Amino acid sequence: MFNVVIFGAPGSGKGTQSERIISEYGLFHISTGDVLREQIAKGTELGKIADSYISKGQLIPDELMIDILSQVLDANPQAGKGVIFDGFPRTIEQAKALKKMLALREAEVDVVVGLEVEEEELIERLLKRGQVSGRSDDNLDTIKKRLHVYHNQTKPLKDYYVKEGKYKQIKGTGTVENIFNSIKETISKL
Ligand code: B4P
Repeated sequence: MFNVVIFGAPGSGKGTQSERIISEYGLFHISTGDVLREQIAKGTELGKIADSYISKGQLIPDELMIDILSQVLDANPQAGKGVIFDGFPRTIEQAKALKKMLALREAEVDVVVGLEVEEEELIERLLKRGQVSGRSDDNLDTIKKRLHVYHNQTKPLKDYYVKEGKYKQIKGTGTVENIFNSIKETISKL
């Protein structure tokens, strides 16, 4: 089981690069953002709860998010070959839970691909996406809140994975192709 965590601020290209990584390495894709948006679109109870956090730029509470992730892993046996975790973990608590879930499968996070992009560009990308995405969180006010949450709750995870020797920094600006080539080069050296 080869497991990749793709890590970065909102708009850093996690979803975009995940698509390339999946087609290259045949990993199973788990995007927690996509899972939550699917529930919102279906109008489920979980979707209603998720929407109340996402539209404010806040994170879904750890306990709920960890439970959802664990259910997705259990429901998809094909994840046993390896997963790209896109948008999870976003807190130290989630990272610890992921470690336990993978240990039960005699596996671990093999690499954390950290996409690094300057704040100005992140805002520009998300505002551009907001013109077509219809997402309740792609507006300037909420984008600023999401970046604040990222700095306070998610960025500390970088140090957590640096200490574990798993964090690989990737320059997240330039063409999608060039960024993907840097990721491939990093993975090939593991
Ligand atoms: P996500 O869906 O993960 O949203 P995101 O951070 O905006 O990343 P995304 O993958 O969509 O965007 P990308 O950078 O690829 O999460 C949404 C919300 O769900 C969170 O705010 C939170 O509320 C909740 N949530 C999700 N997971 C959670 C968790 N684990 N715990 C708690 N809450 C959770 O792309 C952005 C844009 O940049 C795109 O338009 C793309 O085309 C463009 N782009 C990408 N690469 C580019 C490049 N090289 N050059 C120019 N533009 C580029």
